[in-house]
Amino acid sequence: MEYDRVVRTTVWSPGPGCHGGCGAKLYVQGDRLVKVEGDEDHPWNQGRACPRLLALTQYVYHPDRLTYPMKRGGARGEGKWIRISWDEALDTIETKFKAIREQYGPESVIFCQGTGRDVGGPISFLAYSFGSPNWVQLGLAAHSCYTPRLAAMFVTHGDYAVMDCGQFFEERYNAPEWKNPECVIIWGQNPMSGCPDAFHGHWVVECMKRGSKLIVVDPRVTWFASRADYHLQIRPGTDGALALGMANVIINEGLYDKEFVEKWTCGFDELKERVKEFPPERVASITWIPSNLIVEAARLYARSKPAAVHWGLPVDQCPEGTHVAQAISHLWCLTGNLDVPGGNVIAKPSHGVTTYPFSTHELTGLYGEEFVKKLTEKRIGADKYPMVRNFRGWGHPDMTIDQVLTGEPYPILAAWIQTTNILGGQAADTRKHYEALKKLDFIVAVDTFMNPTIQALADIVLPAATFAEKESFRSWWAPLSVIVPAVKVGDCRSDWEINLELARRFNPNLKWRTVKGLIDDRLKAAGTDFDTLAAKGSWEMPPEGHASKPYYRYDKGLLRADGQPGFNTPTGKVEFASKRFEEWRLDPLPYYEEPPESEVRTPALLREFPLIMATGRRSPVYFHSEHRMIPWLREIDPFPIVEINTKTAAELGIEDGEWVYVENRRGRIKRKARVTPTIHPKVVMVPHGWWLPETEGKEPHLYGIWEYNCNQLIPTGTQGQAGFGGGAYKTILCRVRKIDEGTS
Ligand SMILES: Nc1nc2c(c(=O)[nH]1)N[C@H]1C(S)=C(S)[C@@H](COP(=O)(O)OP(=O)(O)OC[C@H]3O[C@@H](n4cnc5c(=O)[nH]c(N)nc54)[C@H](O)[C@@H]3O)O[C@H]1N2
Ligand SMILES: Nc1nc2c(c(=O)[nH]1)N[C@H]1C(S)=C(S)[C@@H](COP(=O)(O)OP(=O)(O)OC[C@H]3O[C@@H](n4cnc5c(=O)[nH]c(N)nc54)[C@H](O)[C@@H]3O)O[C@H]1N2
Ligand code: SF4
Ligand SMILES: [Mo]
Repeated sequence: MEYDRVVRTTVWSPGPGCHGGCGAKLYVQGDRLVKVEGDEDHPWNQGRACPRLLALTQYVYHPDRLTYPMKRGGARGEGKWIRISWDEALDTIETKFKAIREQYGPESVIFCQGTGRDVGGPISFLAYSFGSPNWVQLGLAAHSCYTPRLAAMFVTHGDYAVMDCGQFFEERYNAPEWKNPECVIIWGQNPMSGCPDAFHGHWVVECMKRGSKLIVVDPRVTWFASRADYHLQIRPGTDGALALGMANVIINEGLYDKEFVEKWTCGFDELKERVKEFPPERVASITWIPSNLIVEAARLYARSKPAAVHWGLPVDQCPEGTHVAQAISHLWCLTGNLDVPGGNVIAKPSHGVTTYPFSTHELTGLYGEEFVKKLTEKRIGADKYPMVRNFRGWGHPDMTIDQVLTGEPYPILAAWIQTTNILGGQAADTRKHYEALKKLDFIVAVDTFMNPTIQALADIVLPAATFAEKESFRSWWAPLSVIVPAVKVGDCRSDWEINLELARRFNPNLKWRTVKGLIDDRLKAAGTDFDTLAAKGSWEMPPEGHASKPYYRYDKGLLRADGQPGFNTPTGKVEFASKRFEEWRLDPLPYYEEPPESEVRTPALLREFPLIMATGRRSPVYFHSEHRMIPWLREIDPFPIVEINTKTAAELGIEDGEWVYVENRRGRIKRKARVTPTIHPKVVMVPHGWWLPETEGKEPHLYGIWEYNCNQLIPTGTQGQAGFGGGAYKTILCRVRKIDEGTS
């Protein structure tokens, strides 16, 4: 392969579509990207690359990529698009948004994003510069991705914590400070296919090579489950009961870390009382896991020093997901595995850099007190859910779509959609979102590709640059990194470029003029700048002694604003009974709630729909609804499938490879049966995000979403008392049947 130069950069969506963090080498010849490799000098991936990164050239130069701004040329959904200039696009958006702001107030425009990518900074920046508090992951029912886990850790020990695989050290597994976890629980995550939350499966494999024992909590036999000491094949949605059952064993058998609990925690007695409701036998009947396995797994975890838990999305998607996450986080606190080598290590933004001013202090400085008040008063859901008011700054997704429909308490007139395919996979109850959003006066989408959401709804679409084409930066969690452009494609612009330009039109007082200037300004906190980091190969680890470098920071006074030892909680201790939850009128202790449809809650429904539909297990070659048009990737995973157990399929007369209906009261979709012993007989697994970019995009077909998108079968409005957590993406009942008329 011939090339002129190699650009070393940090990967973050778009391209592979990712939560990001790998180091990559981009090989460029002339002005063209010709090859991509993982960067062997980067501690995050040490040269490894996922299939989506390896297919980057097919993504960047795909003929379907959006490469210039367009406006709608016919009715919405008619599929007619007219090329326009950036000036016309931005002028139109400015005029329309300002007119709405003038007449109804800035809160009448909602700013919608998808999963956490490089967009968090640019989109909140744009929304706040415009003056709207309604920044929302629209369609993500009950906001059940990541936020419940973040909230649980915030209330329990004040900071985010993650399984320690040496990721905060340049030398990784050779770092002298690091220890290999003796036991790892992989709880409802499959880091082998997706690097979820920027956590990589190969990190766990490295620990396994060094002797870590494995407990896997998953209704499917995953790669990790097949190599685990204990595979707890759980009934979807019952993880809260399992965590409380394990805490019961750990407390009653005296396996907790008495010294840590005594010195650094409070609320132990209340927790001890609560777990009495969850003896192993009861937990076994709730979760389908034999009680001896629950007891043995709890013992293995608690007796291993150190031990770590790594968890995933299904935790958030349990009913009352925030309290389920709380129960699981209590396990690493009970066993003293918090911020110790090889335990669950506290992760802070690298070098203390945040990509955008989120703190009240900074926001007040930028936009004034009035605006900050509006953030909590006008944000959709803030009046109902104290957590929406007090945690993380997001509007409530389920309440937002209801408000689009009702116009109460104030009307929503326009939407800015950036990095999300709402109808293609993010939204539960696809039809409801489709019908509600159709009512809006004006919709802008910013994306790399055309998709069903844009085709059905957008009035203007702006072409976004991939990570290979842009300047950006990242501090989530370490190292501190910059994204260095290697090539240019068409008239594409980065999310930061687009949003900074518009933000300046909405708020002329902003001090930043260029993206580079903004990045350099944020990087000042770390005493560096874009060019310095780019010259170093794009990253730098936090320095020794910094609060973003492990371990034992609670003992060193590095976690609290007042510099005292302890945790960043109201009491300064790990709180098993949370003061913050109490303040927010929530149960201070973890608890378990049955899924909205289940053998216990709705036995009559179960007779009609006897299978649990768990959706959304990640495919290694797709990111949600993305990449179906990339030849190298589609070839590996060509069809929308449903995984069904061999015995269950035989009972239904279904053969491997046959097209079937998956259906419930809400509708039905078509899937190709993958008959496999690796899924629990009473569960089917339906991968999400399916549309067929090679088929008709116009209404009513919309690339086949009404035939294949499983989210039509999933309701909205299932959020728990916290408001966050409980999207029923993994717990809804369904049945599978043969397609009588026969299809190809
Ligand atoms: N049934 C079911 N549904 C689910 C889930 C499930 O488990 N089951 N999971 C849910 C979860 S956890 C999440 S987070 C959501 C995710 O939902 P989304 O984030 O909406 O998913 P994507 O398909 O990745 O959509 C992203 C869109 O943005 C574009 N894009 C990607 N990166 C960028 C970028 O950096 N800039 C711009 N401008 N555009 C970009 C892509 O081309 C794509 O069209 O889906 C949810 N949907
Ligand atoms: N390749 C790729 N990577 C991705 C994504 C992608 O779309 N593609 N999406 C990204 C996003 S936004 C997210 S949130 C993460 C999500 O990634 P993960 O957190 O890994 O979540 P899932 O893949 O939905 O499910 C993980 C495992 O949980 C099991 N499971 C299903 N239901 C339950 C349950 O009720 N309890 C338990 N204990 N286990 C259950 C599934 O069988 C699966 O093996 O991945 C991110 N990374
Ligand atoms: S492994 Fe994950 S972070 Fe790395 S390039 Fe692939 S998707 Fe991005
Ligand atoms: Mo997610």
